[in-house]
Amino acid sequence: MLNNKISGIRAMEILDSRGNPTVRVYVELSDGTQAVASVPSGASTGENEAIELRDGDKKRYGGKGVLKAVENVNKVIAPALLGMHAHEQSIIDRKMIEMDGTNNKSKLGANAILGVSMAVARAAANSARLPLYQYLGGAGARRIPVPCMNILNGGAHADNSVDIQEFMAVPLGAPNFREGLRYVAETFHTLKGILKARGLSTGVGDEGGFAPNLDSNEDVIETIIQAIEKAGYKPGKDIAIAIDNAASSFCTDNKDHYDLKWSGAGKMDSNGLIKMSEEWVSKYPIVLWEDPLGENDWKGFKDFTARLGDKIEVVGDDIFVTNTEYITRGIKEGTANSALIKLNQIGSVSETIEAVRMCRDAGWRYFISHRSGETSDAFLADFAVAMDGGHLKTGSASRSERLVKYNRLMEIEQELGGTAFYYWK
Ligand code: 2PG
Ligand code: MG
Repeated sequence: MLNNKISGIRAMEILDSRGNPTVRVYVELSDGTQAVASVPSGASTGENEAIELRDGDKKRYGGKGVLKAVENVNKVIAPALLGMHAHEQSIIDRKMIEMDGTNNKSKLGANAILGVSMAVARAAANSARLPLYQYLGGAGARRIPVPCMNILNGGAHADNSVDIQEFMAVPLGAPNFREGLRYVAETFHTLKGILKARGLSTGVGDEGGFAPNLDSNEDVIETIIQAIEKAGYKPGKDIAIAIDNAASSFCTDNKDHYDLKWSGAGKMDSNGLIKMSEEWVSKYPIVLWEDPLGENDWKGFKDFTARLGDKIEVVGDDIFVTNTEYITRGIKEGTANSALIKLNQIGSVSETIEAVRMCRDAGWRYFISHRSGETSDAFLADFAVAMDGGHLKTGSASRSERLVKYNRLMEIEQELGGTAFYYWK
């Protein structure tokens, strides 16, 4: 038996990339191995996400402190897991889920549980002297994901006039990850020059993309296409476009009515929004559309997928929240053809792996994702390679909490030498 029993777990409160408290967990094993992991945090969160436990004490960080979650790790979870083998990931995760006892991890906190779950995985990998991607993904984990780089931010991630949350550049024509990253980083820098020349702001949003006040959402896409061309690439061939509407944030009735007020398109129902999307897909090189409709608009989502699902990847984020219960419904009803995968939406490593497996079994794609509030932890990069995730999103070519993931992916690609591979689809 491996000498990797858990001998210590402790947590502390740290700050994320928005300056809000989050949980960091340290795990120690009987062979002396140590590991640490930090939990990310979203802004445009789905209603059914696992609960991030916050203190609610207005005197500290406006109520956003996580001292209760930290205490739950130190006083409740740690004593229960001591002596367990770190490689028993799913047993450890299940134990924490049972101890919590709720269906949304609201008692111990998804931030407490996920922090332990990630740190345990990393400790087990360290103890086995394997890189995390290989420990979680095995010897076959060699595919480096296409980096969907969020170069222009709007919606809940920026204070500008763009109501769509994310516009991503997708280097699908690159020969490898390193080159793909260069394609989109150069496009990002070129975009900066174009915005500057137009007298627009080059300040960045939460995920490091620019956040200018552009005239319309179409103006955004056309400006990005201009940047791709000016950087020397062919739109659609070298670099395509992906969009995350995060449509719940401009849904007016929490069902099927929308208002794209800032960018001039105005009020519309699901059908109007789908029509607009169809026009864009026929005009622009869009390959992926995430949360095109709101999280309660299952019918709109289904119509969108029926009309566009054979042309593009339709990703459900807020509607599925990385939860196999909702993904099951989505598969049954043809709601989408892909799910966004976020560790902290469901709250443990093994449940996230389960969600990925479910997508694969259904012939769906899956899109591995960071959160808008991140830390310097690069867990996500290894996780994406381990899950054979063909593409991921982890922000722009600015802000170190984003770059740390991209840099780790370059490191993995280099480590794998000629055996790494990279392709879209
Ligand atoms: C999203 C995410 C990540 P947040 O909507 O996909 O980009 O944002 O973490 O704010 O939910
Ligand atoms: Mg999203």
